[in-house]
Amino acid sequence: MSTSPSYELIYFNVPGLGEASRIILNLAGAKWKETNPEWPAFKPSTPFERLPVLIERSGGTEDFVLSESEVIERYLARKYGFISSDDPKLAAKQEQVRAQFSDARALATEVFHHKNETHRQRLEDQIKLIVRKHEELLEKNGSNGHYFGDKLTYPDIVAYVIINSLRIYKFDVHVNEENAPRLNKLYKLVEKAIAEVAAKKQ
Ligand SMILES: N[C@@H](CCC(=O)N[C@@H](CS)C(=O)NCC(=O)O)C(=O)O
Repeated sequence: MSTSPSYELIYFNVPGLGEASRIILNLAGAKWKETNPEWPAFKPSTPFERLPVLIERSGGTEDFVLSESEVIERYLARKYGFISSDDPKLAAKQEQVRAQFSDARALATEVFHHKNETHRQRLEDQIKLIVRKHEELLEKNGSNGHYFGDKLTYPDIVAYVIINSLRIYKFDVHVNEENAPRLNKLYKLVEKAIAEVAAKKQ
């Protein structure tokens, strides 16, 4: 008899590279817990000496252990229907939109985490480009607050996470209601979905 798996997400107590996976697990109603380990003491226990790490336990003898935040996200997103499982072309398009955020995140880490000001202009340019292109994509999909169809998918979740980070860093001037109305609509829909799941849990 197969039982539904349980997950452990091991990460630091910050949104960072774990946030999209947390949201996917919550929206999916998966059984999961988070562990914030002592660091660097825990470092050698991870596959590549970095976090996040996902552990899936399905009742078998061996746990499934996965590293690399975007791989973890994709694994969970595919498993729980936030990436198309029956249309490889649609899945690729969904992953393409998500991948757009990776460069911006890397630059934001340099500017805000490593205090490397030389990347600030590139980050700003990257954000402006994403906002321009993604507003177009969202408009093409009917300005309904989703990138694909009429439901929440993987890139919606990551867009929400990225906008949140920009707000935390007070770098969201190019993603406000006025210059990014459709991204803001998307943000509110993801926020609402997260709140609904949280309310049900209580
Ligand atoms: N490409 C990796 C990067 C992982 C990474 O840089 N993790 C950082 C935290 S955000 C980390 O483990 N830092 C602690 C260390 O390197 O000792 C991923 O996306 O998972």
